[in-house]
Amino acid sequence: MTGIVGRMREAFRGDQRVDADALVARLEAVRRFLGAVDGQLPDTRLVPAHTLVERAGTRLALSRDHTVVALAGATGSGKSSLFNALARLELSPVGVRRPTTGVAHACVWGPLDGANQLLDWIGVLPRHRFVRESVLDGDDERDLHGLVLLDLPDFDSVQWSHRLEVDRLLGLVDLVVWVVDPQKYADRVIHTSYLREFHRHRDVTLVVLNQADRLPPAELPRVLADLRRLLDADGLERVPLLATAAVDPSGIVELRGALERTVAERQAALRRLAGDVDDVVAGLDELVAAEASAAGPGTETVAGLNRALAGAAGVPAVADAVEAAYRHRAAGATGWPLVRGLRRLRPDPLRRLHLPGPAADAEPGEPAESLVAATSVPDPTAAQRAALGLAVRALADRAGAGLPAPWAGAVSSAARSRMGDLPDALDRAVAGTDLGMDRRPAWWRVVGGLQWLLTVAAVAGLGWLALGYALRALGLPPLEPPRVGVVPLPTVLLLGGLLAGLLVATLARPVVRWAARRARRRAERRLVAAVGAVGREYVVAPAEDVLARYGRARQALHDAAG
Ligand SMILES: Nc1nc2c(ncn2[C@@H]2O[C@H](COP(=O)(O)OP(=O)(O)OP(=O)(O)O)[C@@H](O)[C@H]2O)c(=O)[nH]1
Ligand SMILES: [Mg+2]
Repeated sequence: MTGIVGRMREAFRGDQRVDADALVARLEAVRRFLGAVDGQLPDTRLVPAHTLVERAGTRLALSRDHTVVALAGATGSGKSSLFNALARLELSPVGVRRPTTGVAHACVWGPLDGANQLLDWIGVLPRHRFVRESVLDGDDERDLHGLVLLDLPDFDSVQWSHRLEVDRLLGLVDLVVWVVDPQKYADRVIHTSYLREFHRHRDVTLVVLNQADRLPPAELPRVLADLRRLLDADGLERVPLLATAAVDPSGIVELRGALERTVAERQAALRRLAGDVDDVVAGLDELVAAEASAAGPGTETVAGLNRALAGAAGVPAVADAVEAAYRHRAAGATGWPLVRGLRRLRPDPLRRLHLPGPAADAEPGEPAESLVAATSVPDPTAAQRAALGLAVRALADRAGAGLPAPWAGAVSSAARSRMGDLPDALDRAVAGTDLGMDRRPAWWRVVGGLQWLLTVAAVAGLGWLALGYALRALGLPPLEPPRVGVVPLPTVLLLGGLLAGLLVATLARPVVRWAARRARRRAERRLVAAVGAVGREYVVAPAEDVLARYGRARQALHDAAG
């Protein structure tokens, strides 16, 4: 057997005492389990655990000095007769008309304080409560002090209300004495519907074969052995099996002794609850059977998701625009000044996407969500949307793989829960990413300055030459400009300025292209990181949250198993 139950100490505690603190810790673990799985698992699966937590809390708060024992069995088995015989009073009517007992009767040994609250909770009407405390008894009944004995209706009743009442009461009492008789001890109902169901409560279970006086003495051992065999098959090995005869005071001595021991031990309530915890843990075991570490989104699916997110967010388009904008702006800053103006007439590729980088008034570190998304990044194509859907689904399926079905489903729906918010979140993330395009590199200014210098030189040379021609045209004495070698300086300035300007522009071009590619890669890195963060927040984190809950639930159930 795998899972927690497989490792769980089997329920039979025998004479072992149940420590109240340990029991409370186990119940606390069940409560933690319920907290961890809240909203993740179908409520119907959790009903027993909720019931247990509530019932156990109440039972432990009520009298621990009392032990509530129920006599349960088929109609006519002699429950009321045993009840009366133990009480030595005719408290619960015994009849020939079946069924006789319709509602539970209670008899309390010792003072009623505490027992009354217990009986209020159990739901025994005050008029069906009796007290076995009589001065006439002297100390005869002292050994049973603390016993609250219940005579239940028949569980195989033709009256449906009886069955409901029995089922309700069986969930509340501390110990059950199953009363069977020689005719019906092998009936299927008692074994399949009741005894077998109680196998985790075998240390708070007693079986009596009543009406033993009706069997020929030689038959009794055979019937008892047969019943023992059936009980073993029900998983009730080692459960005490006694023969009783309600009609004969000596026929209940053994049962009385067993009850006296139970009352003295004051363990039945704790053992019953411990059995309940075992039951609940066993019922939930399959819900936390797998190792939590076996599941998780996995790096590959996360990478796939990031690729799809980048596609849907238009990262390639923005990266293209960054590269083009870098070239555009660099050419504007470093190009030949005389044609720079023309360039400025062309729109900036980044501004065309309404992507100036982070808003000027955004504080550094302020979350991207605070920015109003207003980009004109092209909407994802149908193919990109489909790819994103597939990637999210792949991650959703992968993250919960190997977990028990309800958890796999919970992980998967958590991963997909915010899919509708993704487009806006991606847009905001792209809009909020610093694309690294705000600062003008220093080298642009150096080259730009040089270009201006060369242009000024060329213009000065041109002016100088023009002045020379003008003077000559007016017949005034010509200027005698200095010469560089044989070439006059104004000519050197003009031509040199023009040629050097062109040369600088030509040399700058490959550098600009290289730097533009670098700017693109940087922007791409930042965008991918921003988009990845969206994926983490909107897809991976919700799935991991459920996985963490699974881990907590698993640990809690493990602790509850004791
Ligand atoms: N001989 C003999 N008769 C018994 C014994 N116990 C009960 N009876 C008789 O069996 C019949 C049914 O007994 P009850 O005590 O009313 O049985 P019950 O289990 O309370 O039945 P319901 O209340 O209908 O569920 C009565 O006639 C009893 O006198 C017994 O130990 N020996
Ligand atoms: Mg009865």
